[in-house]
Amino acid sequence: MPAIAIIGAQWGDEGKGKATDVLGSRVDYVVKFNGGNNAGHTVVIGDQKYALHLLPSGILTPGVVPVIGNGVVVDLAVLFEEIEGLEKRGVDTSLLKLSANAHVIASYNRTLDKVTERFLGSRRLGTTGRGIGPTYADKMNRIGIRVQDLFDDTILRAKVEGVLDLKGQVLTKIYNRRAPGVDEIVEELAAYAERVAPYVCDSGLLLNQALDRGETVLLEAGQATLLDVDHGTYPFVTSSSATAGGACTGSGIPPTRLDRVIGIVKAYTTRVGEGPFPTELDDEFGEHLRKTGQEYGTTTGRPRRCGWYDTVIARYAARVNGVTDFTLTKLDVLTGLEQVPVCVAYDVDGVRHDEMPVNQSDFHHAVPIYEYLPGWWEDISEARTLEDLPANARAYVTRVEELSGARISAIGVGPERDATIVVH
Ligand code: 2SA
Ligand code: GDP
Ligand code: MG
Repeated sequence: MPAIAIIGAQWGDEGKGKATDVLGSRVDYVVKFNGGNNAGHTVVIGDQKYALHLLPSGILTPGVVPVIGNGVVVDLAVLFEEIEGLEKRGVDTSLLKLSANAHVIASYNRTLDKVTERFLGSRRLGTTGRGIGPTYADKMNRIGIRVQDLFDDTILRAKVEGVLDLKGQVLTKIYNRRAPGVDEIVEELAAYAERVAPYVCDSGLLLNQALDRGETVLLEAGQATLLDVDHGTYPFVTSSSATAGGACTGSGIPPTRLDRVIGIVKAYTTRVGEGPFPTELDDEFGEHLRKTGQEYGTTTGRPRRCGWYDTVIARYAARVNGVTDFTLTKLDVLTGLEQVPVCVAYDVDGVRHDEMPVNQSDFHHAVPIYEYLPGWWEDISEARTLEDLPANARAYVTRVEELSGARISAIGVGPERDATIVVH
């Protein structure tokens, strides 16, 4: 399987980091193709826990080439902090490659992200405050600064002048903030040129040549389908393409070379930040899922909103991404419930919706229609085959698979690398 995409099928934090790491030993390249240090992917190896933000999770597998693709927005300070942090823990980061076309996050965009959220007040999106949205806005507005610009002083200065002409005014006149000077920003960015140079490459060329040689490339999404700027619950989304299409545009690998799309779904649902969430629980069950599943933001530490599994969302994600296989994660977290509700459709003003409603406002007040499946009490964290699971847990997996639009080929029963049931 030469090119495989791993995508989040809900609102993120489904366990993409672990899934990427598990496949790591069988692939040659792991590519991050969207987002930036808003992402938080957790990988547990033995007694070591790693929280990765900007670096692809494949960096933890010796010999794998980690690639930051053109679709990523890069905070250079965070990049080097992360590299240094991993090196200190004995992880070799020397194989890292960074696309010359990736955009960089400058300090004025971090400021703008935070002040915009404050300005929006109750209409805020609940961003991570890392400057992600404003940096993608610059990219689309064609005033962004790319990694390759760091190596040409004249171009860098001209671009910084251009962007500050506009953003300086926004900062001072709209937000009443100090606008940074051109020299200050040029210095801030150029300071990284020498350090970043050894990593910079044409990542599209690199990856296509690897595929030509028959090597395997794994594309690891940040965020998820319902946070995708086109297919998510807009405007409560991130600003990048987190779906399988984004894996192509964000890496330079054409759609015809993508062989497999693995959708990661959690056995329940979580969301961080604002926005609609039909199966959200504001009761003791929500609290139970948060506590048992340790549902707190990997990047910001924010408590995640929790709710039951939603098959309308899973079917939508299967369709949007062309999911070939699902990995169902955190099944162990559902242990100990009398009944496990699964959302099969929505009721919107008395009308049943089996698919995502066309209008966002319908989705905002969609009432889940549940099917109630019997729970189980046995500890399943040591299960390694389907047969090791209690009958009710197996029945839960079977029913979820029937309703989700693609086969379930792996099941997570714990955070550790080996706590996985491989079905296919
Ligand atoms: P942004 O900062 O512009 O991307 O925020 C826009 C929305 O996207 C959501 N978002 C996320 N949702 C889940 N997980 C994310 N990564 C971290 C994690 C989040 C954290 O792994 O836990 O630590 O808080 C992530 N990144 C962005 C965000 O909540 C907004 O709703
Ligand atoms: P990502 O953003 O999709 O990579 O997910 P996060 O790392 O933000 O959140 C997933 C969390 O669940 C992490 O703390 C993982 O270590 C943990 N995790 C992943 N798979 C499983 C699983 O099957 N069971 C349990 N209990 N935890 C898991
Ligand atoms: Mg995460």
